[in-house]
Amino acid sequence: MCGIVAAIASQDVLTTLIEGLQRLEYRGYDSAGVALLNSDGKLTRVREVGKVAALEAALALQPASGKVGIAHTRWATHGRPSQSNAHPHVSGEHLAVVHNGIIENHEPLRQQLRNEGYTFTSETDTEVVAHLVAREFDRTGELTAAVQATLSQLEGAYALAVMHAEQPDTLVGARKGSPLVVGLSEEGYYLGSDPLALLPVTRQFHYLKEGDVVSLTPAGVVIHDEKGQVVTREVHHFAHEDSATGKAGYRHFMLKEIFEQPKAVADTLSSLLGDDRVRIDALGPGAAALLDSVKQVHIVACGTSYHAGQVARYWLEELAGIPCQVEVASEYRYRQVVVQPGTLFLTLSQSGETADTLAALRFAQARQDGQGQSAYLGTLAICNVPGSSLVRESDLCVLTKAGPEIGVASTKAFTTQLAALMVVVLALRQLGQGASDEEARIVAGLKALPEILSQALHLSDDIAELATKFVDRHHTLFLGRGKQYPIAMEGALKLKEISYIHAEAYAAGELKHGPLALIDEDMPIVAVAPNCELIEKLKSNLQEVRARGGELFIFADPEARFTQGDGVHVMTLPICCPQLAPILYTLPLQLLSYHVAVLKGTDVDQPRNLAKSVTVE
Ligand code: HGA
Repeated sequence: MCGIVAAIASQDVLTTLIEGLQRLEYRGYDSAGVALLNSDGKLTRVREVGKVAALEAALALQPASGKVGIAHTRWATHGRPSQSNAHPHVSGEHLAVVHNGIIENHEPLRQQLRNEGYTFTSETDTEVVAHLVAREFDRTGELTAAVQATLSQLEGAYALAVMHAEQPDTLVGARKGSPLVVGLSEEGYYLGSDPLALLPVTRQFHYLKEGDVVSLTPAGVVIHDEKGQVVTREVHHFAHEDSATGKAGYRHFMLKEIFEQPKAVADTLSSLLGDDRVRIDALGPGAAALLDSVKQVHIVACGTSYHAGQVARYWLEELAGIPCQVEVASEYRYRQVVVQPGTLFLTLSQSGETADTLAALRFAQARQDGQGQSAYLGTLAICNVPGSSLVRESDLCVLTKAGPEIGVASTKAFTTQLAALMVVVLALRQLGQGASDEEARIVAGLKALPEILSQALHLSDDIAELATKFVDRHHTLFLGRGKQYPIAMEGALKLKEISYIHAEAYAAGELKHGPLALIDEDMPIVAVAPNCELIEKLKSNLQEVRARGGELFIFADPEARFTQGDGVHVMTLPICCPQLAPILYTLPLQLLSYHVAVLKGTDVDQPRNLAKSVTVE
């Protein structure tokens, strides 16, 4: 999604801005731009369609400098990717703004501003913000006040960075519904939509809260809350090694992140497991009291995280005897889901800023029962970013320790979410049924899991070989049963995302109710097939496919007893604790998509049209 970087410093800030944009490139974008205020109070703006490298080339021809500046990578929502739609947007020659989010009432505002004589040069919703702030500045003569007066007229979501040539010692930021952090250093103050953007200049951050407006001047940082009160926000130290944001010798971030999974899962579990049971106290103060009353769970998430939620549903039913409903956030937030007493609302998001998931959380928190009390028992987030909105706004949080995930297609965030979800499920089981041998067996399985994941990664070269059979295909079916069905869904999503091959997942028992009609020799079928209570049923389903000429690619363990043969390729995985097989079987499917994408020559880390950290609805 869009990236914002802004700076006010004692030195020229262009290098900081460009480096910040480069560090946000992983999020996916279509154009980039920068605006700087020089010492004469002159505003210079340069924008280009395409990568930050194109912006740098343009800057070589049209130099810009200054100690105050704002910069942006745009992922278009309103208006096609073009130079005139790229940010920063300006009003007159003095005001410039960058924006992440969507201004929902931009049309009436645009009309009103047009009637007042303002001219629009872009199709974006953002340009209304530029003209509104300029208008308010003319009225108030002060930038922070002008931004505050503007915000009260906006509906929708935004992170903003604004500067004005007539007040060149001030940079103003604001956030509502889209993330924005403030970076602090001896040399200056910074705004960024992600701390990663600012690591070359600082590791000290304020995470702004919803509705905050921040003024950065050489004298310091002043934050106002939604009501206009001056507030202090905690300073967070960004702890990850900066090397966590490099490729460490791998060809792509995605491959590096696939190979980081054994460590990421081990790190996530390290504080959550006791000798032979999960540590409920490690889920945070109040966790035992809240989880003890849970009778039902609603899980809400988007994309890959939604698939993690789907696996958790099987686990909750099977291991904790707790009913569970899983829904994508963009649907949930517009439904009147019936909430039974004792329902826990559980969200999953890598970034903790996913706009739909956050909106769903807020919607759930506002739901009331017949007595005017909260309809939900409480909220729990599983998230990879400490201090993110989802973490701050939920009652309980389990942090995954995947480290920064740069590849747009999520890998290690997913498997660490699954590990964290299993801990939550076992905690609910322990509270409901007491400690059990079953729990001890799964805890032992979790402890053994990183080593087993490492073994599975040794299949990478074999899977690369297999990938040659997919590269010219236009469609692929993924099949699984039981808790492997969501893994088949995740496998299909990964293939779509990075190789652009159309892929669908089916619960294998559904085949004969329709999709079997698609099967012919051009349709590869991927089956997720560890030995389990449904393996014989799955084998029958696969026979039905083979009988119709479909070529099978089966991921299985030795106990599932598949035999390689004509049109049947078997990839053998290590045996693991059966309940944890969904985590293990994710890895070969990630590798398959990765190798197919590499063979096809697609942009693996930044697939077309997609973005990381989906901060717009
Ligand atoms: N609505 C703005 C910004 C889009 C955005 O935040 N994308 O992540 C535009 O279309 O320019």
